Amino acid sequence: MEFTPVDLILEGEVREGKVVRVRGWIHRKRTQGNLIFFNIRDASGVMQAAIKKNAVTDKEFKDAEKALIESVVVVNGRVKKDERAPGGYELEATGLDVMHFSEIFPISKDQSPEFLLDVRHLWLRSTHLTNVMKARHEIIKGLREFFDKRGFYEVAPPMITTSACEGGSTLFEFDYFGKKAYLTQSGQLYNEAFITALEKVFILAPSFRAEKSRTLKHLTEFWQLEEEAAYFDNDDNMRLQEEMLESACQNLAKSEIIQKFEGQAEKLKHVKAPFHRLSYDKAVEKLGIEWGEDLGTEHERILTENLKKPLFVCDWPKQSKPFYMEIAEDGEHVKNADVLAPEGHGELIGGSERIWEFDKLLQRLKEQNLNVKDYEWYLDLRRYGSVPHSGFGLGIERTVKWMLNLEHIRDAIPFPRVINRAYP
Ligand code: NSS
Repeated sequence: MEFTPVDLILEGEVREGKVVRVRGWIHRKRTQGNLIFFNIRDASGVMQAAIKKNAVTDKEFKDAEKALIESVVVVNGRVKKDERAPGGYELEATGLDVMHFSEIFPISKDQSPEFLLDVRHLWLRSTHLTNVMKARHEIIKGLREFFDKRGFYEVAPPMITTSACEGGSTLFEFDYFGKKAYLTQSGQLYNEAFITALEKVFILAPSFRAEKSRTLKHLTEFWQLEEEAAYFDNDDNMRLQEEMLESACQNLAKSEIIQKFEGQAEKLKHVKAPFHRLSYDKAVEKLGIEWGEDLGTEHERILTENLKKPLFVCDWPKQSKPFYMEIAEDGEHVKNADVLAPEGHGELIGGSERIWEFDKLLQRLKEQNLNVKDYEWYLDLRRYGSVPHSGFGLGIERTVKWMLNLEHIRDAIPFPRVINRAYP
């Protein structure tokens, strides 16, 4: 007999009385004399199975008594509607096989967040993290489809590099056979090479930053979706970003999994282009901070606390941004925009038009005291067939945190890496 996924039964797709075979982990267990209840969890959901002593063999009943939670069981049984069962259906067991007897599961109720991070490999199967992983899958699927429909190619950059993209302070350096190398901070510089062959590209890959502070929104290893397009200016770039986020939000709002995150489907429906726009200069005025200063968490919160959709903060001072951003006509600002999520979830996207002329780029590298030799290959892109172009990078975990309204970024990724943790 084939195995029936739990959700098919809970959705009423299997007629009552039918004998089916279900397999999964014992999520919860309760014993009432000659009756044992398992809540069985498979990837699709959780349902109750009732094992009556006289409906199974003695050995099967003994095994059921012995099996601790997280044991793996195969249960044959009759599907029965039952209001009292979670999900409204129960499986009346006619046979049972314990595939694996679990040892005592170390996670019980009310454990500290630190302990749960120590046993993250086991905590992944919690209802909350399972739902987050499913939603993350849905979000990424939506983003990939968006770019695919618009004719973008997904490309593969290296993770081992020798040139910094986002400044030296957050580089993870290591010994590469006697030479210095880094874990990539961003695939952007490679994206700029890819566009000379493919024009419109995107990358979905890990980025690494040696972030030395503990915050609710920084990881040392995170995933970034990075787009780059030939002939796009900063306005085209911003339009693409808002259309992408609108599409991802509307897609998630329609999904089944979003129902597990209370109130989020309604919120996501508000996320439609065009987004709010505010110049950096106006933001500084509003916040009463000094021109040139970066925006801190608190500033981002003030700017976005009452918003229902994201905010572009555009046209930053050139000294506060990396070497590759195109300089505006006034010589003081760059042609860029950061996207801030509503309700203080912080910066989701950094993007800009790129400097595409050789001399200008060389000058900016020197102004920022970067070693020109490390960027020779990147400068080549301005020697041989250079075109105006723009691109951006979206932080996947920041996006997941915002779309699901998670408190901490660490729950947006299965195995979070932060300053004090690279285990398990
Ligand atoms: O540093 S960024 O603002 N921009 C770049 O890396 C560009 N080179 C991207 C590009 O144009 N191709 O990072 C982009 C986004 C940022 O807005 C965040 O959402 C996310 O990447 N990000 C992070 N997420 C989690 N943890 C950390 N430490 C982090 N740093 C950036």
